[in-house]
Amino acid sequence: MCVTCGCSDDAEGKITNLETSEANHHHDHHTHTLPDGTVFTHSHHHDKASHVHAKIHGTTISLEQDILAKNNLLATQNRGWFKGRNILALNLMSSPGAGKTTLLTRTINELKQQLTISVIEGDQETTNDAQKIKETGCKVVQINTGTGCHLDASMIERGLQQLNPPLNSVVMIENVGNLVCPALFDLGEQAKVVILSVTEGEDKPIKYPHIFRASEMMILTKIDLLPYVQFDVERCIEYAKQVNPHIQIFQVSAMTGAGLDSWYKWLTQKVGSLSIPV
Ligand SMILES: Nc1nc2c(ncn2[C@@H]2O[C@H](COP(=O)(O)OP(=O)(O)OP(=O)(O)O)[C@@H](O)[C@H]2O)c(=O)[nH]1
Ligand SMILES: [Mg+2]
Repeated sequence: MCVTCGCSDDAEGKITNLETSEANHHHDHHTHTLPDGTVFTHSHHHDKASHVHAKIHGTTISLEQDILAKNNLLATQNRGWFKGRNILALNLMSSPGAGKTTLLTRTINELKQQLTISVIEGDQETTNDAQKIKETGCKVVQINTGTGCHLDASMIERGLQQLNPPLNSVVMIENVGNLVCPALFDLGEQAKVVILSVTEGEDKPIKYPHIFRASEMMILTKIDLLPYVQFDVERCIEYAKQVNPHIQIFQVSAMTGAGLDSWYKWLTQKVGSLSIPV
């Protein structure tokens, strides 16, 4: 849990619009005086402020609930925002380096004649991933979370103002690489998709069950590497179904293109179910 690991004490988020290259910081400077007289000033969201106050006053658990409740409220607003514009929003989550950006760039390039896709990129630092997405020609905004290990609904709300995605389109949100905290934060997306690569070990679904339980789909990627790694695909699928019997599973390689047709079909069907013109 983020409140326990304290990852987002100062995660106010920096948003960079790749069209204008303008960076927007969201600061809320704030001073604390601790019981021993120590004074410190820092900046963060109000919900994150609750988080620090919680630690100071030893009431972490109840305030953790407050943080998630506030996030859920903003996520509901985002969901309405997407619905009003007939936008399909997906939240792509995985551990660092599993292959989210590679899958996204290939998907955009191969579906750009059929679908209008824009992207919100989440990383602690750099605009590297947003630059890669920009090369595909689609709209992209980078959110840097600093010490934060996940995106939250408030960051998405501000990111969407910058991104300004068109009506009847798809917004792909690439979350910060992390198999733990992103599972807790509803962003207002229509579905969460977890990406697992075959270099990570087949036991990840049972070791990190929350993210697999929260996801509608698991994309098992880098299957081109199966000849070189010890990875039991059947067992991995069994584990994923054990924590989430409804999870859909696709096996793909974003390198060779193997299996991507099933993912594209799923995506276009989702888009069709919203009556977004294809
Ligand atoms: N062999 C192989 N390599 C892949 C595949 N997909 C991605 N990679 C490689 O895996 C590495 C990480 O890929 P990224 O797409 O940057 O992963 P990511 O999940 O976006 O990483 P973060 O944003 O840092 O969390 C890169 O070196 C990619 O070339 C794949 O299907 N097969
Ligand atoms: Mg990436």
